[in-house]
Amino acid sequence: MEYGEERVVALVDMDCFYVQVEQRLNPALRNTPCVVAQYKTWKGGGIIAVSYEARDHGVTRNMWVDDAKNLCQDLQVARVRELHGKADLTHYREASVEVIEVMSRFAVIERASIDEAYMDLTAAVQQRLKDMSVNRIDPSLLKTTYIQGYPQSSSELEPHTEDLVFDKEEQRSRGLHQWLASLTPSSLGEQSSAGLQLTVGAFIVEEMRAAVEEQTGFRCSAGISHNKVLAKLACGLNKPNRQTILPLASVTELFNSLPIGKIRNLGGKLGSSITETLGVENMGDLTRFSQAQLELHFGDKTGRWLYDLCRGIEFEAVKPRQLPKSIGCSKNFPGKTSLATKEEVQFWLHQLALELEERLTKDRDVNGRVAKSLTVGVRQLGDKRPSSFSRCCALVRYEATKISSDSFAIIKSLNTAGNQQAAWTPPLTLLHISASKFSDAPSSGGITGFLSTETSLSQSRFSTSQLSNKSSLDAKSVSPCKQQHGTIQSFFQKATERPTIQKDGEEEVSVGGKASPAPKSASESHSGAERRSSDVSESPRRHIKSFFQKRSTERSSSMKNSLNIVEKNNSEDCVPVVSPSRTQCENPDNEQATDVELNPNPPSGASEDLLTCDRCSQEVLAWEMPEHNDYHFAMDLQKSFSSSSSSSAATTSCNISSSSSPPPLRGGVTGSAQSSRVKTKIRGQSGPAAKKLRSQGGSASTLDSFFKKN
Ligand code: DCP
Repeated sequence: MEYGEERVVALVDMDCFYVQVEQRLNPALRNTPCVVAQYKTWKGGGIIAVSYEARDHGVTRNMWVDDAKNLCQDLQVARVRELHGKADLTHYREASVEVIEVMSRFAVIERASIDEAYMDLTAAVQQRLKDMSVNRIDPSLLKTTYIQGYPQSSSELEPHTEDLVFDKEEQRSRGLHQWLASLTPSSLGEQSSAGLQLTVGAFIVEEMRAAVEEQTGFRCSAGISHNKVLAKLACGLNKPNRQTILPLASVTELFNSLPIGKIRNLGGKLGSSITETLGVENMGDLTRFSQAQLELHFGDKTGRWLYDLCRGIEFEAVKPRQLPKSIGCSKNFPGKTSLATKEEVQFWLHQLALELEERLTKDRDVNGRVAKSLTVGVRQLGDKRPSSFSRCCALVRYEATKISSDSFAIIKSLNTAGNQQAAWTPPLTLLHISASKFSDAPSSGGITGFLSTETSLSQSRFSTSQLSNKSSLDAKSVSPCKQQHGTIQSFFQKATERPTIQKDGEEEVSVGGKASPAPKSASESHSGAERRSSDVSESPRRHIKSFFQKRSTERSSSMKNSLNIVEKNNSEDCVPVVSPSRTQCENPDNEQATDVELNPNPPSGASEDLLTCDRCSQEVLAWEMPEHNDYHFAMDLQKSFSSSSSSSAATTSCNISSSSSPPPLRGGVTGSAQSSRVKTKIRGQSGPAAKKLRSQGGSASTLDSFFKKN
């Protein structure tokens, strides 16, 4: 066995996952060109998942539904549901759990995202090989398996077939036969060849995929190779509903034309830095550099890793993990929708807390565990980082009121306006809260015991005002605000309907002490007043003003009800959840809230459930994806306005640019042409959606037409 060929590692990835979930819910959508769209605002909403039938018509993720319909008249559209004023991913999350459950019967798996999982099949393969009397595998057991690099087309191997044109399935079958014929048979006791091991691994994955389809109705694709990087790469080579073996011997040819950014972990800053530093584009180009050279440029560890990686060798372990390490939710408030008062911050913290409470409760019931740590993150207006600050404290109990009041307490010192003011400065463009640090729920007296202890403990601490506010904090009672989903819509809405700042009756939280100034970035110079001074007065705004004014009043009064008194709690179990940790962990009761460090990682940056954004290559937690997509859709909208409208549009348009923080995430490289999604690339990379839209008549995207449509 050669160095780097010791293991059999697979990645299984669901095909157009959200679409399949919607198709199962509504079978009429099956076998149709179909998309899942987020919100119904501008141009029918933004597309986030596309069936393969729709892809055949040129429909891609990130298009507007209306534009996609121009490409495909029969396009069916399913919509992401909404709850608490934001996207509700419950169906997808639950479907993901079903799939993971089936996969786990076959191997120890590492859930890598909402729809993909790695597995180390080495032990299972050894066992199968022992059980097999003859180490030959019948091609009929590998009905959906491709072998990358096969059929080899040398005239020696295929003396009479150069001129024949094969369709894809014939090619697959020929490649598979050729591969199977090339495998070294091994007898018992003799170590099997790497090729044979991959083949047995592929056989196991065929069984697993069939079981997933039979038991959930969902189809998936897979890659089988010797490590996670190659397995991931292989998985994207022959989607949908197919799997691919990537032997080490086929890596050289593949890497010779594979852009560095397409490799797992190289889609972000490191990939760009390699390209810039060494002046190379493709993975294969790296083999020209010695280990010493790579170490010189990128440090010993990374240099050594790259030296192996460009030869297809990698050793990152598959870490057993089926459950997400964190559960959270977030919401963007771009541009003029940014949160500029304490009331708004509290209101939205509570909306997020309602969702968190619901999901944590379900998780506790299903998985028998409880989270002990609560993390709150924010991004401030003008900040170009994914998250300006995050802080954590003990998660005392699963109750939205408590979660939101503690959340407020630990971030309130970021407000430089001061405790006596109604304002929140600098305004916030992102709020996220998440729970982590899970441990088993107590078994005897179990969860009930846990809860009743907490309840009785807290009852004595619970202030009357908080209790009396509880009912008014119910999601139903805040319906005027609930309707604000659809960021672009609310974005425009907000431009016209800033709620009145309450000068009197402002909350005075009982803990938290003095607000300490948060570090300011240069780009943060837009004060709330400045932003508002750019108010628009052109006709489109006037048209809708009276409509929104009513809402504004409703919203304002509903938000008044959301004021909380922060209660005290203990935070002895307070631990950072981001590793390396730069999150400040604190007691909401902390009188001296010190400045928090900057956090370059995704909030609660556990590595599970990360999706890679096709637009900016950054990795985003699945539960943050709707917000992240929204950011891009808003930027597209802004671009289409600025490209289609003259200066008059500039005055009427909402000033997104004042908040043009890049999308939330890790990795740092932005630029819509970049994508680390290997499979996307291999299927044929599409250019930035915004560009496409403009060329397809996006110039009609004026504010006037926006208001007409909505
Ligand atoms: N997703 C999202 N926004 C994104 C990317 C993905 O909401 N920018 C969601 C919708 C997808 C799911 O995550 O269905 C899984 O993402 P994938 O990138 O794996 O893409 P699909 O499963 O949709 O398609 P494919 O068959 O290409 O994997």
